[in-house]
Amino acid sequence: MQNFLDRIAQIVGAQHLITAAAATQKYTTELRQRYASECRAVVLPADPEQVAAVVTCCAAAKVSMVPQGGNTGAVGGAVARREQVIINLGRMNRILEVDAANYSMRVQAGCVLADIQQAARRHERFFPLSLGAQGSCQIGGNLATNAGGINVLRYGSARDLTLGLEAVLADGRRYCGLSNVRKNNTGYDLKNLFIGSEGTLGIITAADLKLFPLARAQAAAVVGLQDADSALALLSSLRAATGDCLTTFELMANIAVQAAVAHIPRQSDPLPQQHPWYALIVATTSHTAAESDDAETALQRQLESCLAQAMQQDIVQDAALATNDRQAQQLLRLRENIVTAQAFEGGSIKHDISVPLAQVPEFLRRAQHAVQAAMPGARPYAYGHMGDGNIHFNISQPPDMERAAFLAQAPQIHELVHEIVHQLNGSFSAEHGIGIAKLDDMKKYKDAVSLALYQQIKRAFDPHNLFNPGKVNP
Ligand code: S2G
Ligand code: ZN
Repeated sequence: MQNFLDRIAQIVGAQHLITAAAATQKYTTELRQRYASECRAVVLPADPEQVAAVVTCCAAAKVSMVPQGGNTGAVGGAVARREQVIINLGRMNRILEVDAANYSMRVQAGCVLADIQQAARRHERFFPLSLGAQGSCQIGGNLATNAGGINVLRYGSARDLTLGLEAVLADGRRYCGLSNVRKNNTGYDLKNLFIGSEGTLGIITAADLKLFPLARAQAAAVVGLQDADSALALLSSLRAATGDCLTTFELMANIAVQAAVAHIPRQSDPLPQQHPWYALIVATTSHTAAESDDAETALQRQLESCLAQAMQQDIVQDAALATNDRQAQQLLRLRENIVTAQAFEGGSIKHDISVPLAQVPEFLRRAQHAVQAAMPGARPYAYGHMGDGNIHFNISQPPDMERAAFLAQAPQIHELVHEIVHQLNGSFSAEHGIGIAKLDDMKKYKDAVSLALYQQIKRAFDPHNLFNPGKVNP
C-alpha cells in the first residue's frame, strides 16, 4: 500500500495526498452525520490529467474510489470505507470560460455553486441552480446527483442546465463531451448518463452550463394558507396569470416557520397571525421596460392583483409582498432558515419525495395520518418545492420521545411514507439521489428491467466496480 500511496503522491504532490485521520476528517464527516465514513487517503488532484492518472493508479492497485465534491450530499453518496480513496475535486475550481453571447459557461467540477452564480452575474447572465448548500456544494456534485433546488419550477434540474461535460472513466480514459452547442444529436446521450450517476460511472471533471437572461425585475411574497389544496389552487392561478415568470413556489408548514422564528436569530413571521401553511412565491422577468423599475412595478402589481383575487376567493388568508430586494431576500431567507431550524426540534426523519402536483394535498393528508397513527406525537415538519411536486416530508421527534428511540423508527416511517408515494405514482427520491440511504427503496420500487439495465450500464462503464461501489445500485 505504501508504494501505491507514493505513486499517488508523485502524481498530485505529497501535500495533496492526505492520510492523517485528523486531516481527513472534514472529508469523512457526512452532512447529516448518519453514516460513519473513513478512508485510506484523500487525494486532491489539480486537473483532469491528474484525475486520470490517479484513477489509473487506483485501478491498477484495485483500490476503489469515492469521488467527492463539497460533501454536502443528503444520502451518503460520498461516504467512504477505510480501504477506499476519496478523490476530492475541490482544487479544480476554475471558471474556464463565460460565453455571454452563447449563453453558456464552462466550469471545472470543483467550482462552488455560489461562485458560478456570481461569475454568471458579472457577465449579465443568470445561472439558475439555487439550493441551500450553494455556498459550499460544488457543481461536479450537483451534476453527479442531478440536484434540484428552488428554481426547478422554471429552469429544471441540473440535467436540464447542462450542455456538455467531460469525465474520467474507471480505466483512466477521459470522456471528452464538453460542448456548448444547444443541439448535438450525435449518438447516445452519454452526458445524461453521468448526470445523476453519483460518481458510479465516471468522475465529472468539467461541464458546459446553460446561462439565462438576467432577471431585470423580481416580485416576491409569502402567503398564509389554510391547507395544501389552497396552495395547489394558488399555484395554478399564479402560473396561469404570470406564465413562465413564476420561478419559485415553496410550501412551508407552520411548524417549520415557527421553528425558524423560535430558533434563528432575527427571523420573524412575515405575517401578523400564524397560518397552517405558508408559501414563498418568487416571480422574475428579464424584460427590460423603459426603466427596469417599470418592469419591477408591473410584475409586483401583477403578483399583488393575483394574490388579492386569491384572498377574495378565500384561497389565501394573508400575504406579505416584498417592496424591495432587501425584503425579498428576507423572505427567501425564511425558506433557508426552516431547514436549519429543524435540528433545534430534536431528531428528524427526512424524506425527499415527489408526487404529481394534484396529489400533493392527498399525499400530505395520508402521510400525516399514517405517521401519527404509527407514532403518536410525531410532528410532520413538511416543506419543499411544491411547484415540482417535491415535498421534504420530514418528521420531527415527539417531545417526550428519546432521540435514539425515535431515529431507530426511521425505516418503519420511511416505509409508510414511501408506500403512500408509490400508491400516488410518485418517486421516493425527487432530488437528493440514492447514495446508500435509498438502496432498499430501489430494490422495492424499481422494476426488474430498470434494475437489470442499471447493472448492465454499471458493468459496461465500471466492470471492476471501482467507482463508488455500494452506491445507487442495490
Ligand atoms: C431543501 C435541503 C436538504 C435538506 O431545503 O430543499 O433539499 O436537508 C432540501 O433537506
Ligand atoms: Zn429540496
